[in-house]
Amino acid sequence: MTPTITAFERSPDGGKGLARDTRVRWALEEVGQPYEVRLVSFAGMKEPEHLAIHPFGQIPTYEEGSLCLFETGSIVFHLAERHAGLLPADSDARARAITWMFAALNTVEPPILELMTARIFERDKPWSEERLPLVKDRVRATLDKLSVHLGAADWLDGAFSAGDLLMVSVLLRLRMSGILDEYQNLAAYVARGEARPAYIRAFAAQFAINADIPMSGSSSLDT
Ligand code: GTB
Repeated sequence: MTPTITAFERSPDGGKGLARDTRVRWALEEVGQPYEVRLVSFAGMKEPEHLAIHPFGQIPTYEEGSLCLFETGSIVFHLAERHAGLLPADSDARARAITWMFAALNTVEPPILELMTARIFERDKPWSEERLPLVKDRVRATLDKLSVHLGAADWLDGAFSAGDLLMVSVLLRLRMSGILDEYQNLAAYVARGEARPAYIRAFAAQFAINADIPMSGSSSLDT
């Protein structure tokens, strides 16, 4: 059965691939699973029909027969469990790859989201200018350690896994801030992820929907 995912009808990033459906598309492409996309508007996401599959009224969702999932991490994990290609066969290596999925979403992404909030929603506050460097330093504190762990390796733990897919996706949100380029090995790691044919297909698919949409506001989403 072909699964259906949901994505923004009009993504605020105008097709930069930052909305989280890109992560799900990438996972689907990595495992060679064809999929369909249902586009939803911001208003539509809050309608009962969508809330029935996503209690928080967001994208992405994943529907496969009677199975409805939300939360990007859970969807990527589901795909990695059901198909070969995103988790190693060895049980210890598999557990470590799953650990990196959680690390990407629970440890590395939160300060990056905080930076996004600071740059977009708090920038008009009188204290914004004073706070922003502190938020950036919190991002750096995490990247310092991630960079040391990665060292000269291609991927976080042996072969490419769902952990790398999520980590690269999380780090991509930082590129325009310039912080990623402070870490040569992390910038190269992200570039390796983006060069994967599956990522290129996923990016192109979301871009095709959003390419004609001017980016909302300013470059403030470029965190
Ligand atoms: N924890 C959930 C998950 O991982 O799936 C979070 C889902 C989520 O944040 N969804 C966002 C959403 O639906 C889209 S991805 N927002 C609409 C709403 O809450 O009403 C976050 C996102 C949105 C836009 C950009 N952008 O344009 O740059 C980047 C990321």
